[in-house]
Amino acid sequence: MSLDALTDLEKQALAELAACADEAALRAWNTKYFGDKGLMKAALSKIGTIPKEQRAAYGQEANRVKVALTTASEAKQAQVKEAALAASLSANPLDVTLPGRPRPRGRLHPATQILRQVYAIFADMGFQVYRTREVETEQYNFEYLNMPEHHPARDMWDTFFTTTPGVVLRTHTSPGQIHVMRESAPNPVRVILPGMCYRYEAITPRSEIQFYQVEGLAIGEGITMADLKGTITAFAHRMFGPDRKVRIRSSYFPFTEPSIEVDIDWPKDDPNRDRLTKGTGWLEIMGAGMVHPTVLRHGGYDPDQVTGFAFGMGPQRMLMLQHAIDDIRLFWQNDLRFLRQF
Ligand code: FA5
Repeated sequence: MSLDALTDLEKQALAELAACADEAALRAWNTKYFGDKGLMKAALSKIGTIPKEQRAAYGQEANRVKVALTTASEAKQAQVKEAALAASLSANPLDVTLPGRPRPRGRLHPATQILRQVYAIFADMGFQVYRTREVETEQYNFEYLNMPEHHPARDMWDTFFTTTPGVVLRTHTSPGQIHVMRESAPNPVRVILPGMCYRYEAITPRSEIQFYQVEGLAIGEGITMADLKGTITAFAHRMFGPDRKVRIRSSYFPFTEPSIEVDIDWPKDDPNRDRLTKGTGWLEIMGAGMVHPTVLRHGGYDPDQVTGFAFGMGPQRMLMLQHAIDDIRLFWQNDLRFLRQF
């Protein structure tokens, strides 16, 4: 075989390749040139029979032709495939047999879910939702709530101070009481005030530095401690079921008199019960009491005319009690394995 024969072989193969219209034709072309008995293979296997002085030139040319044909056939293959796909798409634009593409669905954060449960229960009892600010003055966060400067009770609510003197991130939703009273006095009030609170304190499985509270406030003529206890008990039974135990203890807050705290019993069969409840079996969910006369006065009411009750509850602790969640830090960690369970 001569160099000319190689050039002819290349020309012929390229012309035939160009004429291939589909994959079957391409396969036949491949067999003809690169199959076991293919023409290109035969040309390559002849290298050994070429006279020595022409062998190098022949070998080089044979390899060049081989590479050229391989490259051309790959390009043609891609082109044919694309044409076949385009033809099938235009003939059959919708493939109903393809499985659908699932869209990841979002959901409400568990903290939002529990807040909505709280709203629904209090809405049934005639409480309106009222929103107040997260950044407060010391006056609202402490003073109007009967905690003047240097009052030792301020230690219970250590907080984050902003760079503006006297402006703090609120430590509880109770300053909202003053805002509502000042807007509503002398009319009766029945509201809940949900929102984020901040405290500079040690983070533990039960306490975060950022957490939700829901404040409650009812003011009117003749409201008594019995109304407070009835409201809280009705709420707890709706939230946790009628069989769950509610414990009311006496306590102290400067802005209520008398003051109480409310505990719910931790699920009995949960192995973490002792750890979460410090061995008592109870977890505190709220502080409450009868609004202190001084606070009523700061709100614009006459304590000789009206009385009122107030409470401040921790909705995240309630979700913990519902599902025996053993660490409040899970709420803000954004671990999908936790969030997806709600
Ligand atoms: C108060 O904050 C009072 N303002 C409650 C109150 C309102 C009393 C109206 C009387 C009248 P206390 O610090 O105990 O009280 O918090 C109330 C509830 O908020 C707690 O029972 C708990 O459920 C929740 N809570 C308090 N601190 C944290 C914290 N660091 N992390 C998560 N939840 C908390």
